[in-house]
Amino acid sequence: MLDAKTLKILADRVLHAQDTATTMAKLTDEFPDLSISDGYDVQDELTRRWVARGDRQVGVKAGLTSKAKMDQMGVHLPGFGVLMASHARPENGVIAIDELIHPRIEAEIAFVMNAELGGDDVTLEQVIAATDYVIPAVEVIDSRFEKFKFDLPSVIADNCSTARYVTGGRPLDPRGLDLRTLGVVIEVNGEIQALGASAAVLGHPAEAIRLLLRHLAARGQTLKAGSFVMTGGITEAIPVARGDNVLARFQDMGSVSFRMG
Ligand code: 0L1
Ligand code: MG
Repeated sequence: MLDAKTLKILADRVLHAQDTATTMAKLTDEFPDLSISDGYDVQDELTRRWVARGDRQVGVKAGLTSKAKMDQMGVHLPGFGVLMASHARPENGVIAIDELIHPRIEAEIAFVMNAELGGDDVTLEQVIAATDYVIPAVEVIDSRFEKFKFDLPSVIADNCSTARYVTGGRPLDPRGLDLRTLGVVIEVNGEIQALGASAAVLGHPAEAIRLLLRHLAARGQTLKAGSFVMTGGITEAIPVARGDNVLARFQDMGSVSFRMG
């Protein structure tokens, strides 16, 4: 467990990199004993600081939940991050690229929960029963580590590269959808950059929520009613640059679009 002084040094360093869009060295270079659990303690400290600034936690994200994403990053365990209200951006808007270092986009299925869930033995059916609706989302990730190179404790302390997210399309009842077979296409400037089907996320995107629940249970936490949960990129993440027009089409669910400006 991190002592208070080290926790402060790490949270200061991560917040500075995020706030100023500057890179930092892998945290394990200086703190080689940093564990995955320590990384989540840094996330908790970041969350306390964001709330102290007047921000609000709206949910949680699961990342590294598809083989394409894990292979792209060379990391073979999912990770989780905190989603704050200040990370959200409106659909059809402009995302300020000057606030980011080297953004990449991910098309994800997001869930909004209508009941609290907790524990490590929640079934897929119970996750669906506790879901108010699912909605298409695009996450803009931005590692604060140079060239997106990190290890799991470092990237977790950096809130799993969370930067921005945009929702769009139609909120739908998951009970009327086959959530394993939804096709997704990511276009940038009208060119298809990646495509996939929702089963790429652990066979079913709600499996990412089961993993999240196990992670929360291990930390004595639950997933609160009203939480917004992003289940992870269906394809590899796609780099974007200033002026790029992003469009992610989700079969039966509509699309999400915005511009990097
Ligand atoms: O949302 C994600 O899948 C990001 C997880 C962290 C790894 C990365 O930066 O790609
Ligand atoms: Mg993601």
